[in-house]
Amino acid sequence: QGCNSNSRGALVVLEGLDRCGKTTQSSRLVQYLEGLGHSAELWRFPDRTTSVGQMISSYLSNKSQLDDHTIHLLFSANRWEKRSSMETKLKSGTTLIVDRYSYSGVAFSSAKGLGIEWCKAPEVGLLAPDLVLYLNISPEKASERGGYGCERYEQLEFQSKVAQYYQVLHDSSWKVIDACQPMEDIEKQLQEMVLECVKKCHNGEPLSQLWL
Ligand code: 2DT
Repeated sequence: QGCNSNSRGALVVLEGLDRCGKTTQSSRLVQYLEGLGHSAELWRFPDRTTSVGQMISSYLSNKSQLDDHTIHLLFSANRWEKRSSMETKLKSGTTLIVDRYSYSGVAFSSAKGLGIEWCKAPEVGLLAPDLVLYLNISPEKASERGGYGCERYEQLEFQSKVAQYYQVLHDSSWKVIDACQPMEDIEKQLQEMVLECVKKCHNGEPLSQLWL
């Protein structure tokens, strides 16, 4: 357990297409870690509670229109405004389970046709996740799950492009999990991966920064 006085929490990100099960699995992971006596919190991006987050929320529900570059930078700003409290939490020993992060930022904006390097630039210097759990599902299978809602982006063709850009972003911090398995099986696999990561971070693995 986290008894080392200078041990930090882990930054764990869940990514994947809409309907892949990220949100359900994220909250289960937090419950699991808390059950083991670890300090853990569920975070999500966009964080719609801030004033930047409210602009994003209004855009996503089609209540406002914004140029693609502008909304991209707002999503990024929404992570930057949380960066220091994220670092403080991690350093105080709390593990953060984060539902979407910079990978969503780059994959969704690139899928609209913005250059991938341009999309990555404002993310440089944000905290790098210790572990990215990618819940892998085909866009077709995802669209069969309860149907998409009416938010922007919830369309098959667009989700297919997003999936392609996620592939490009895949790096050594990623673990890919088959999201079509039974929910309990996925849950077990995620628990093992997260626990190993939490231990590594408690043992002094340093925090790093994205895309430097
Ligand atoms: P939720 O349905 O998970 O709330 O996501 N998105 C998200 C981006 O385009 N850029 C980003 O940086 C992030 C974090 C993905 C809302 C939608 O916003 C997209 C789906």
